[in-house]
Amino acid sequence: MGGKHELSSGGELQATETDMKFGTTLTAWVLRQQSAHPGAGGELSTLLLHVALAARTIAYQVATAPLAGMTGHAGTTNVQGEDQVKLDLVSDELFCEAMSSSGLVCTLVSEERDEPSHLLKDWDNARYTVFYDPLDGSSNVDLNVTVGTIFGIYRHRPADRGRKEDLFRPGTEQVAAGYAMYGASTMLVLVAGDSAVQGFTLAPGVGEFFLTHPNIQMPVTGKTYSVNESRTPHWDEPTKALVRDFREGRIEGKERSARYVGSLIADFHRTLLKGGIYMYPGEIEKPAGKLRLLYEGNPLALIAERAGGAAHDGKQRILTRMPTALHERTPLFIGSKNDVEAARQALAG
Ligand code: P6P
Repeated sequence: MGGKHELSSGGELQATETDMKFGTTLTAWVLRQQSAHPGAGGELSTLLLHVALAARTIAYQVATAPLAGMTGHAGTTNVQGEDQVKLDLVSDELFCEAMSSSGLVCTLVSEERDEPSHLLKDWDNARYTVFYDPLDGSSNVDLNVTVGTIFGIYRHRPADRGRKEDLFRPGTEQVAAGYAMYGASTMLVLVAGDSAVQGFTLAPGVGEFFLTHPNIQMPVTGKTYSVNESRTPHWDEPTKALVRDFREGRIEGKERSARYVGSLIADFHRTLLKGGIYMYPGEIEKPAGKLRLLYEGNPLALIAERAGGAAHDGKQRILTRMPTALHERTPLFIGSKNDVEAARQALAG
């Protein structure tokens, strides 16, 4: 959608109706992507449209929470030991419902649930396993800070029966991944199959996602570095030196700006569009860091790499990590290729 704006007699900007043109909808893009792959049966297309359904319903809940008394804590904690806000539970349920209604998902792994959820009675119709964080950054949602839903999709393998060992797969095996972002606008940023990174924006009232950021490419370096520097006392010396080098403009000889929202989707999306690096390093007492590999690190790593960036844990490429636990954590250095490489070299010892 787009259109020229003209000053009306009252001086306010308004779009001229005749100039309003519709762009590519998510539905049209998904079907076009499918038709470009003759072997595709339309199942991944169907699943992605159910992800979009989940995003629309969660966006509505996030936007209306203060009006509906849905802010604040739920009085429960998740497997991570984190206090859950009401919207964590609502978003988790909505995403699960949308996946279930697709009829294609056999197993779900959620940040908010200790164990996997098995949705199908028989494995014959199993097509996909989905890992997701229903509302990342939710501790910020009552402050009206941008939050998001992160998802990674794997094709079901015939022998898989939803056992833990069936779920421990490297991120390179994701057939689609991305995130919904509930911010100034609601966006869906994703890759499907071998596609480039595509960004869609929800047209409120119309209820359709439109392609507004086609073929996103991440700059090879960027101005911002994004890390919670209050954690400095908990880092080892190489990590302290790395962050100091970014702060003091010694990486790529570039003067940097610090930007840290404290909501992963907000910090990552800025890095995707503008370049730079987001870091959540491991710590002396917590060498695995805070972020989770399966439903935070892997989906965003696939987006970053497909956009020409990189994602590393300080020792290896995030996407090649072989998980050994559903909710395992990972240090995360993600963003522009050159900036992540600088981090890799600094931490390689
Ligand atoms: P810290 C939110 O809780 C989250 O998981 C990410 O969204 C965010 O990037 C990170 O934790 C913030 O953690 O320790 O800096 O508050």
